[in-house]
Amino acid sequence: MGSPQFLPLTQYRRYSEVEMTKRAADFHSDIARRRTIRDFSDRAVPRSVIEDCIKAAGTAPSGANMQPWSFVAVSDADAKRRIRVAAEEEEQEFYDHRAPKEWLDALAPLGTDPNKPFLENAPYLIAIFAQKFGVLPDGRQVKHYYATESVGIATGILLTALHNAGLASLTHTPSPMGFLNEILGRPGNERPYLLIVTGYPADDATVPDITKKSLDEIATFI
Ligand code: IYR
Repeated sequence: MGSPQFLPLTQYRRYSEVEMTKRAADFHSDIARRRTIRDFSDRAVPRSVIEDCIKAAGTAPSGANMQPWSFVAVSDADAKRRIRVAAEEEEQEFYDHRAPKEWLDALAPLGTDPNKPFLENAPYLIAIFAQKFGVLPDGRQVKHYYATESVGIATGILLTALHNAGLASLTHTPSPMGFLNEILGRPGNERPYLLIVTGYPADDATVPDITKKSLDEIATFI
């Protein structure tokens, strides 16, 4: 059992209220421009940009700082094709049989269907895995706390970092997505969490005509 070690907090920046107010408003208007897209260009993206965005995600807080995530950045054409084939097989089942009518009705405004060309066109797929437990070099298991919450936070930071870099993204959840372990060679303690598709939008990309809830609808101040 290690005793806690502390360092001075040197990186925190305190802003004046004027500056803070402007930064909060500016950040909101910038992140509000983010749209999930499904029409991607095949234009390449520098690997270093993806690396920095994943590094940003890796700064996320996590239960007992266990950092229970793995990110697999896929640009290899053959791996992307295999992911597309496996995902479309599951999606076909989902749209034809698995999804109840209520779910299909809820998806109707998004215009989604079983065809997922973006899984091959987009320059990068980032598969995110949540580690149910950690494995030490000697094979012993280490419990991970709040893994789902932790990976969700890291995923939010990743999406924000991609947007900040000028890349578009899609959160894709083929269901079930166990095939990602097989194709990407991930161990059994890792559960596929989300597949993020990222790159530039196609020139003719469109987005569904949907809106976000207002502050009053999502927040209460007491
Ligand atoms: N996984 C399917 C269906 C789907 C489900 C939800 I919830 C969405 O927000 C969007 C799609 C698909 O990707 O088409």
